[in-house]
Amino acid sequence: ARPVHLKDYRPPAYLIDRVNLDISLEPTRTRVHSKLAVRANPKAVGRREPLRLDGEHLELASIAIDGRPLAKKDYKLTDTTLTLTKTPSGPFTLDITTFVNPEANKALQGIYRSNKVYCSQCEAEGFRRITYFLDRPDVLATYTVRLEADIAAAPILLANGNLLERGTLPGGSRHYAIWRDPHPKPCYLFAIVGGNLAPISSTFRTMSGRNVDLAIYVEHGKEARAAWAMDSLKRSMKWDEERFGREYDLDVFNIVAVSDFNMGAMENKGLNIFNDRLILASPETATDAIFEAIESVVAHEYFHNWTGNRITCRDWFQLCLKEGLTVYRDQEFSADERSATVQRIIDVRGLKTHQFAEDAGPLAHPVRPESYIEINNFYTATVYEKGAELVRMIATILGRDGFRQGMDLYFERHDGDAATVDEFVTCFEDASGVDLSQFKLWYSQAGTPELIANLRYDKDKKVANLEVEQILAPTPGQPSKKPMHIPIRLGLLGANGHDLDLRLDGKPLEDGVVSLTKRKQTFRFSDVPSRPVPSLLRGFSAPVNVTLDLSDEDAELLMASDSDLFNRWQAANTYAARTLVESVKALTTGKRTNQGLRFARALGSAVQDDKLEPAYRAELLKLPTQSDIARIIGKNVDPALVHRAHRQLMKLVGKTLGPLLEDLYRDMADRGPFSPDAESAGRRALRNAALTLLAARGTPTDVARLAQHYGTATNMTDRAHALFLLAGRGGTEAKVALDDFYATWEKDNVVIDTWFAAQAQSPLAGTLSRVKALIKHPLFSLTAPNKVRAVVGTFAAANPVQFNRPDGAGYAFLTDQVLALDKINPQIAARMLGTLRSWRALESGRRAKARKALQRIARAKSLSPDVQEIVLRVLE
Ligand code: BAL
Ligand code: ZN
Repeated sequence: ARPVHLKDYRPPAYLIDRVNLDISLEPTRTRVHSKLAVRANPKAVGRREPLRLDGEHLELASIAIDGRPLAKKDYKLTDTTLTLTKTPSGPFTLDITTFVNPEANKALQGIYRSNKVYCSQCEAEGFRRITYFLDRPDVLATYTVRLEADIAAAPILLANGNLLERGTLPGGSRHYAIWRDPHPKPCYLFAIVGGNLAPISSTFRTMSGRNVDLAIYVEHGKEARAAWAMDSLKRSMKWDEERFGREYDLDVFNIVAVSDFNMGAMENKGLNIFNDRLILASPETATDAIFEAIESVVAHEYFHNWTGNRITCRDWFQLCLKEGLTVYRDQEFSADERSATVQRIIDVRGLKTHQFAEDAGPLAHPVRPESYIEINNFYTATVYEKGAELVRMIATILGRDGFRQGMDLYFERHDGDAATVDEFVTCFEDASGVDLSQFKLWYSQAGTPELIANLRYDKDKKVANLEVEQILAPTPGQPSKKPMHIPIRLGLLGANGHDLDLRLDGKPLEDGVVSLTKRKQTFRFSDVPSRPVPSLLRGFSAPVNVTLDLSDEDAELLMASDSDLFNRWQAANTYAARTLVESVKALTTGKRTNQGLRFARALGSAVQDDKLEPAYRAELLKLPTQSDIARIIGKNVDPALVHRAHRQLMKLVGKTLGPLLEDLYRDMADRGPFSPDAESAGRRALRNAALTLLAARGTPTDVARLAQHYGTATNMTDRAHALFLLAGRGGTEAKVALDDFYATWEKDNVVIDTWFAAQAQSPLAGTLSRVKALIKHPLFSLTAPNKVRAVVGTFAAANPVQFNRPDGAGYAFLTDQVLALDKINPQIAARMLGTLRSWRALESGRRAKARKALQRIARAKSLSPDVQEIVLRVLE
């Protein structure tokens, strides 16, 4: 496969205005008849090209132009294209009949069957597995879709848009439904579903007074578990009206939950298809984290209706235009529905763990990539999460009102367009008059900028000079970079921990935001009565790393009293990371350090403040992960030492704060019936964070408490939390809990993944053998992405110590799985392989073993483009 380059973009030579599809669903031989209204693209006049359609894994049965069948000599067929050598000069109708095999489709792109349900996944390039088409996002058409199937197998038939007609066919065993979507859309937003599913229904009255019928389709018997998703959907619809003035635009909105899905969910117009783990939830089956994820993903997919569907992307290089923006929107929604500070902490934690790690390794790429071999490999933390940060920075630079004006202009100017990132940014410039040309470098330059900050205080002049330098390290293909426009929200704390008034160059700095635009810049604050402690990057105003040499006392002041609660957490997190890095060094050199005790005491003071909400205090108690510490250390990492240092600090915090943690554990017990709301979830989170640290202390009472926590849990949040901790400890208590969990949930395809994951994540020495046994378990299947993610993904991405075994057996296991998966589902295979991206940062022994594993994959015959691209980039 050859790379595609952004610089080579050309408008399509042909357009397709209308699509009529007639799909007759059969398990192994589904017939797709497509009638396309085609014309030459006026924007590409003079380019007299043959019409070249994309198509893969299709059996072509017939083609006709304007009703006249084509002979073999009139077209050229390859594995991936159908080229029509002669087409009429004016508009014409193209009829194509193809056959596909849904049952055999394990790549889960195009039309496939999951648990006997026919469904489809077209983003990014799955439509070409349904019929021959111009499978690119800048070809927008209206769709009318007739679906036909056996009534018994598929009583429910759904497609995009509104239902026009349905009926039974002569003979009575088959039926049909006709759906029409009046909104022009690219084919990646096409979807169908056919199956025996049960709906839960509701309605939503839009701001202009239209009633929309809402339905969520799930497996029979699971209807009650879709109630939270429905509630989330209605809140999302309301929020988008209130916050962005966006109203829904069809008469129906359907969601379908399926078991086998490569992604979390998909925003097909009017017919969202979801991975069932992101729809189904009840207190007994889903953790608070899942309730939260359902709320945010339902919102995300719904918000795509405007940012993605009404305004789509010109080409796949613009993916962040819809994804970064829609993540930003769903994060803002969650912030409004829950605690904004806690939401920001969760989002930043995720950003650092996933995106900063990506940016620091061989898979680093710009938010708007410039080339790809397989676009599926670019649904990344960089495009999504860093993409969201860029939108947030625009909002920070322009302010809330300026940002809203820019968004309004974007919707007004580009509704119905396949747009670009440049056009998006131009809307903000035009609406505000602010020049964002330097800011746009964020879209093209990869890597996480490093800010080196230094504060000098002149007590005679009462001036504080904040010097900030931006370091932009090379990333693949980008050896040198231009300085970026980085918004830094900041405060200066006086000795009592209160904010000082900010006067920048003599003028009040109302919003507390300064713009770093040069490589090195000094910000001069006047009238500063005493040496201040800087609180930088409040609210995480830019996706950067900051190095600021703070004394322990200064870090403790920020942890105790920063008025910006995000930064109070950030100070605690940075202090913890610094302590852990020091402990790893101490373990390497054999020296002792007392830093841990000092950190634990400071943490205790911060957490003690019961004016802070429980969810926030829970975040304070969570230490940085082992992967975070490995990323910060950056080179010659020994994951076993990181694990040891981490365990020691957890234990020390558990011991030092024991009585406080015991009080929290007691006080935060659920008071009434389960509720998934943020406040109740926060109490459970704090109680479980206390339990975790007490379990790390590990006295017999602590272990008994943990086992009891599992045994007496009345909801999945507590039960799963205890299960992971017990599986991490091993012993009889772990076996009892795992056996009990299995016996309770073996018939539940979603919940049982927790049982798989808890074992795959255990840092105990026998885990790899256990994982090897798990992939032979009857409930495991390589064709089910959720199972692969629960076992292989958890082991490789969330178990640093056992995956990175010094003997390399973890890497060898992953290699075997990637090679086996590549024959089944290349997209998932490539994802799994991505877990090896940080191999160069390992110490030399493990590095050599990881290289060998990667080379074995690189040498394998007939790799998919997906895996080939990742292995080449990772090895480069
Ligand atoms: N568009 C793919 C799934 C999502 O980001 O919503
Ligand atoms: Zn999305």
